[in-house]
Amino acid sequence: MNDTNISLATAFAGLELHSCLYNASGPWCTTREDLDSIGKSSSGAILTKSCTLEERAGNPSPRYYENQLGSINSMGLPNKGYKFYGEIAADIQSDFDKPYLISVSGLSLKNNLYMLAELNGNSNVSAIELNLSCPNVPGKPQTAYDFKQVVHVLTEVTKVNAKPLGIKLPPYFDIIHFEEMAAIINEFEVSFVTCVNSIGNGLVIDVEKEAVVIRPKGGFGGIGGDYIKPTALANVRKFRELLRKDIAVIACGGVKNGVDAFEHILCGADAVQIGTQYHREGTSCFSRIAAELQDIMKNKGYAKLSDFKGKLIQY
Ligand code: IRO
Repeated sequence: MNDTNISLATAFAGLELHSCLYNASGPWCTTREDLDSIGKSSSGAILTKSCTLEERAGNPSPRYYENQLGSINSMGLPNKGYKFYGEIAADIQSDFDKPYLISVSGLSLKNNLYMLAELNGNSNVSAIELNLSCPNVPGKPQTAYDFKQVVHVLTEVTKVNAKPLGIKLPPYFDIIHFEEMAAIINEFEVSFVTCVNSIGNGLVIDVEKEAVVIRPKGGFGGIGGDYIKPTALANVRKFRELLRKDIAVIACGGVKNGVDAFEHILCGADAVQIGTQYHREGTSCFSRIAAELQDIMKNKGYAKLSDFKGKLIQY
């Protein structure tokens, strides 16, 4: 049960969340019904599926698969188009007392600039998470692995954007890459980063069938779930260490219970998104994981996140 003496409240990018746990952009956040369900749940915020200029059907199915260890997806950005997510913002804000964030993932910089300019005129959009790390659109590289391009994108984006802006990053695997990326982000008006998107272009195999498990791109897709937790924790930890203190770090990757959320916060996360487990379990994951996290905090004598946030001990 929820323990009201133990607060999971957090704040970042000028937004106040009653709970630090909310949905990752991806699973069950595409339609109005999906977003209403998140609104009615214990989720601390409502985040949309990454959107494009026009509505997209995405890649051919099967395009999502999961086993006990995690998920592989090659959805290919199915979404209802940015206009839809802007148009429902006023209703979402009046129905639910929590921030409404739109994830934007244009197929070109020009498209991103156009969508950002439009969404900036909408006072009911609380913040924007700019996705620079989608691994699944055939022929489109993951922008955030091209540092020169990131500088160009952030230079142009921050000219048109005045809203709280976050960037969804892919996982990095080399210390020099953490340092280079953090140094770039530190130069711009960025309010938060989300670490991490799925590990791009993994491969899961069905041994019985001797076949891949998803159709697009020869079976290659983004990996989520337990498989990626150590990588996600490392990215949260390293970016927290390297980024300006006013830039929040939002964790995403391998969170299926209270322990996982606790670990991310210990690494310095200001909030924690849930992707693969939300896909499996639906919106009940937000209250279940909140109760588990509060239990851990109670046992350790912590009353609020700042009692342990970022306080990971190293030897
Ligand atoms: O295939 C997708 O839609 C997708 C996206 I935009 C992303 O950012 N990450 C992911 O794993 N899948």
